[in-house]
Amino acid sequence: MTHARPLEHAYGAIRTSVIVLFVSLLTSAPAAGQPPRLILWYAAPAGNWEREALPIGNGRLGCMIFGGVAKESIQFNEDSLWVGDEKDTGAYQAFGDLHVEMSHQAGQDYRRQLDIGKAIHTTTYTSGGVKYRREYFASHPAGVLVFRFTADRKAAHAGTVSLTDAHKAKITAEGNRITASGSLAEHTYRKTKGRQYEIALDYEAQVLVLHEGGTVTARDGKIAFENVDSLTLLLAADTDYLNRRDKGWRGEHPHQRLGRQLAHAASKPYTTLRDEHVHDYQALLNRLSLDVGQTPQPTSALPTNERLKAYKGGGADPDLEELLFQYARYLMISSSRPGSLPANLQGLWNRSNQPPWRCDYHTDVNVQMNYWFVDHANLPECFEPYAEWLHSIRGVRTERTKEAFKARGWTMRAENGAFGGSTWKWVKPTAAWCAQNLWDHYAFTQDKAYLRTRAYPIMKELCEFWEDVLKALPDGTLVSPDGYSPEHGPSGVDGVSHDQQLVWDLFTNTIDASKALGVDKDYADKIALLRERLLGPKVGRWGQLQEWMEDLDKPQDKHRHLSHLIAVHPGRQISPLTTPKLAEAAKVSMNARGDGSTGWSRAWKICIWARLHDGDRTYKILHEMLQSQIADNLYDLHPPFQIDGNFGYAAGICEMLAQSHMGDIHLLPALPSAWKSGSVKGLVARGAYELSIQWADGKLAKCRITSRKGGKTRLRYRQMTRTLTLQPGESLELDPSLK
Ligand code: FUC
Repeated sequence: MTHARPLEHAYGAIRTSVIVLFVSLLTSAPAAGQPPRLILWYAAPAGNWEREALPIGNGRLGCMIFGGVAKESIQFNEDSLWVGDEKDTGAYQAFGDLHVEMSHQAGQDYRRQLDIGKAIHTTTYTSGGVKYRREYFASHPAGVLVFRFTADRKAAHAGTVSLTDAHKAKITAEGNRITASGSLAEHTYRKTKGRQYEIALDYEAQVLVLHEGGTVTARDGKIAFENVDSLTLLLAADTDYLNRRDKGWRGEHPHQRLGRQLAHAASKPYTTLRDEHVHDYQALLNRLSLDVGQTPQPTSALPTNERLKAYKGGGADPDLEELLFQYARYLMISSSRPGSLPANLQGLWNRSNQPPWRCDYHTDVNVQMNYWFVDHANLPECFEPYAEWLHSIRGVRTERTKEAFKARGWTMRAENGAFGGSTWKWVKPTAAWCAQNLWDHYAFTQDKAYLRTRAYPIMKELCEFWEDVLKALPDGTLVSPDGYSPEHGPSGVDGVSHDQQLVWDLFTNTIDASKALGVDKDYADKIALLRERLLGPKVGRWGQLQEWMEDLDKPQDKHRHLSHLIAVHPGRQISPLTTPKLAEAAKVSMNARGDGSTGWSRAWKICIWARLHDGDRTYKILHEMLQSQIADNLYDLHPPFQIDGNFGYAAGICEMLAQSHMGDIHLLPALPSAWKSGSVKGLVARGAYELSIQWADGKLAKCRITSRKGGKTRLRYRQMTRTLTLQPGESLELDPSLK
């Protein structure tokens, strides 16, 4: 089975058929083709987890690979291994390590590489005259991690396989299987404020050792192998987590499920397992290709760490810029697939039981940023775990919100765990910010079943919260009370721009959603009246967009959060096209904040400058981001590693190439002069349109637009516009004058 955790999918059947239709549309369209040059490679094993080891994942289960010859370490994770409960965020946990010790030592010609065109990690080297090859992947269809060891000579492998657990699981080796089985209940060290968490998951990992030639024997908790021609290790791991509050968040013990997954995977020839994996992965990856220029040899022939060094030294490498974009898509496909939990602060990779910021679902920008690009970059099914998780925590959040605010509806604090527990600061509009992602997923896919069963019910609940908490000033203006501009402060002030903009956004999207579904017209009218009374964006004394109701902004302030610019991105309240004066004020604020900062903050700056239509500025920040904070394994370092920077970078590039948040489809709104000629195929615009855009000498050369659902839209390029009506599946090719 693809994923063991039973999920409640009211709209599952409809969604599946939509996705099948997408895939068939795409495969029959001019092939986006596999993007070339999608390889990260290195001439030495990794030493450092967050900077050098390489990630693979199937959405739910993943690992970090070091690639040592005599001692291979594979640190693995499963995304539901959480401590915590409904009262406390808790923390995402490390799972364990798979160790493979070989009797031969490192030799010559060492190379480890991650081919993100196929999602396969390989290590090759020669030792004692024998050529060795290791091939690893994380299969979504099989639900297991696969590690294959081969050589060009028979009987060339001898050594041991063992498993260690990051908690206190009981580890046994029997026959050709190692099992680590444990319970988080034993982990009293995770007591918070003197109390034990109320939820304690059971978990298990199993490794099956398959071999051709030689012998395999279980001994002392390990599996020893001798004179083996080739070895295939299959690793399955899971917990009893279930995304159902009414079942106490726990389902079946994973033991039987893992056994079935391994038996099923083991029954297939290795090449079949591999082909099924590549096919499954490429069905998502190959929907979009990007070309922003050609890197000259010899730069393109360098190992990735050397290339990065050359880039930091000022060398041009457009292929590396593309690679980082596709890497974000790779990481998303690897950490967020139907049946998994959403991508957390590190996707799903984590080696610590006390990780930075609990490796949680952080809602004062981070989890939202993770999902900004998925639909735009043609990965709609990767969004599903986020919607399902929000759906699963509604009951918990409603109770906590009622206790804290005596209000209907719900919201969250800034730090959130798998079971709806939420800690640190109450930032009232955080949930509205997540609801913006929910709406956008509909805007891109036009999936009405999803809107009806997942997004709209939450959006309406959140509107009710704001109906209850908004405060009227003496002149009737409505403000969010007792707010805080994340993470800037000060606490306890009314009418913070971040709050006002997110409430405006929630109301606007909910009104549009009610129209799309043809429901709740009276309620939408009521919300529209409230929206009219909201305190709107203000321009301050030095021409800046005010962060607070009072003009408190300081021109020398370089704070990383850009909370008062949500109206520009990811919101749609301010745009150079509709509110040019406010857009100018946003530029003043952005210039004052400067271009540097932490990982995710730079990525957000790319998105905002793209929405302000300044291509060269976006490129400057993108370039500096690659020069300053991208590690050798291409993880973005906050520091430490935080995946929002990787995902936000991809969101920025999407915004540079096409925007659709203002009701039309704007082609190349922020094309930098550094990307003189190029193309993007398979970008998606709101309204469910797919775009292929080619440009040359900094100008649009041609564009093909395909409508997935049919409808009327307007294309925009520079000063030109053209209105189109297309049937479902219909494509149209346009020249530079949109004819
Ligand atoms: C927010 C940010 C920090 C960090 C953390 C996980 O609190 O302000 O920079 O990204 O989330």
